[in-house]
Amino acid sequence: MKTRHILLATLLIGTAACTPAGEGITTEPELAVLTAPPMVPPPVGNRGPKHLIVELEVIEKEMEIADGVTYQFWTFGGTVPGSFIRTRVGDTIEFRFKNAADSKFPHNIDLHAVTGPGGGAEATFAAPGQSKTFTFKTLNPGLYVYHCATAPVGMHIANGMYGLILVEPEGGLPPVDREYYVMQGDFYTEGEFGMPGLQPFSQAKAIDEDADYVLFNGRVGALTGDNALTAEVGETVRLFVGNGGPNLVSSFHVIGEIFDRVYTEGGTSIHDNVQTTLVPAGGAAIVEYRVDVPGRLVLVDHSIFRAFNKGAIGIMNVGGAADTTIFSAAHETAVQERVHPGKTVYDRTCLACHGSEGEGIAGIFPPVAKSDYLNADKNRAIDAVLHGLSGPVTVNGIAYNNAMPAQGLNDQDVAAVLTFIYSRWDNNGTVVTPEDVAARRRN
Ligand code: HEC
Ligand SMILES: [Cu+2]
Repeated sequence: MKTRHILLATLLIGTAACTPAGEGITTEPELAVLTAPPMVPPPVGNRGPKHLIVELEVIEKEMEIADGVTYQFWTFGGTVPGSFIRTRVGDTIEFRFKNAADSKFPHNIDLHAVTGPGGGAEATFAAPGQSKTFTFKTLNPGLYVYHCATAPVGMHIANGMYGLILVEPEGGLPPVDREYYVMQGDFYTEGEFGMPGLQPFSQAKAIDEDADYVLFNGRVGALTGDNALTAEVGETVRLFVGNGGPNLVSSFHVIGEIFDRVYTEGGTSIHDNVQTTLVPAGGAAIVEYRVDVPGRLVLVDHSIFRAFNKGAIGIMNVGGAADTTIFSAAHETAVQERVHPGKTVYDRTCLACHGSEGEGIAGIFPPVAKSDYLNADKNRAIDAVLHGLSGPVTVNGIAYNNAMPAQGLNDQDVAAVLTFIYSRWDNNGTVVTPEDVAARRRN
């Protein structure tokens, strides 16, 4: 916060000195700060229009799309989605586009914020090792998608070639406490969801719109576990939400919150009190909410199989004091039973899927209560929590074929939560020690 104020102060002084009332750009060209998701560059605040230089390089690189699964991504700036670009209406953007020398394919960029042919696509078409520059003026405020538009366009987008450019209005967006960058995309691989190893792009599945992965920020778990977003009770949160597609429309929803404001489709008209907002492929939305109670908020595409079976799930952990006038729930088990250290971990981490009594959800989340799978093999249970579990499993005679993400817990917490589960709900009382967990982690 402090640095932001200092920065703002400098900008204000800068503009006061150099920009008379009008829209004329008199400041020196300045290099734009770009950020990797889920972070965004500092707000424009009160500054006048500027000459901004944006440098963006296309990098083709193999990265994990899920634990143990890799994919040959094509990126803007080395991440999926690409670097976040933040501008103000009236800025003149000198866009310096580069295709890395070790690329195998030509690329370009079409920014939906551009008024002009192809959004810059023809002007930036670059073979491996080439650089291209073009200049445009940001005429319309809003949140815009950019993407590669080199043939075959679908394939370039499917490989992760999209990102967001924000054009703030005069005076900037109203200040908030937290801002994050979340962008959905659908992915098509030869192997099914979770199948390990390097997975090639499947053109046939892409044409059928039969996605194996639907992801926030390009990876299963990009926004869960240690990567979860955070906020504190009383803070205001702004999410810049984009959808790169290539095919699917997103029904963006945050479980446990109501959007106080949505800048629908990334434009300037605002809808108040929204539960789920539709983000088109090649479109965006700005959603804002104040967090009032602590706990876990869950970001999903409410086309809900995508969330629980294809990866479109993210977490925002909200810390701070409870307000029982807004939300309170009875903790019946805590009254009757000795409070176990693993119970806290269970309630925080596992309960959302496996249920408050370990009962699971029929057909989707297997029970951990009286589970033959759990009771038969403690190492297998440890592995599930450490590394996640996907593919077909049978629990108490019922087949499940879903995916549990790796839980990102330390050895102590894994031991505590499993010991807790084993001690409850008709399980067999197995004790799991942190040493057991450490041994499995080394495997
Ligand atoms: C996002 C939902 C989700 C969360 C959170 C989650 N699980 Fe799971 N869990 C699943 C799914 C789905 C499966 C079945 C995976 C499959 O079908 O291959 C599973 C399977 C299991 C299994 C093996 C099958 C069984 O029922 O005995 C165990 C044990 C387990 N989870 C424990 C945990 C523990 C402990 C936690 C918390 C630390 C946890 N899970 C958190 C979704 C989740
Ligand atoms: Cu491309």
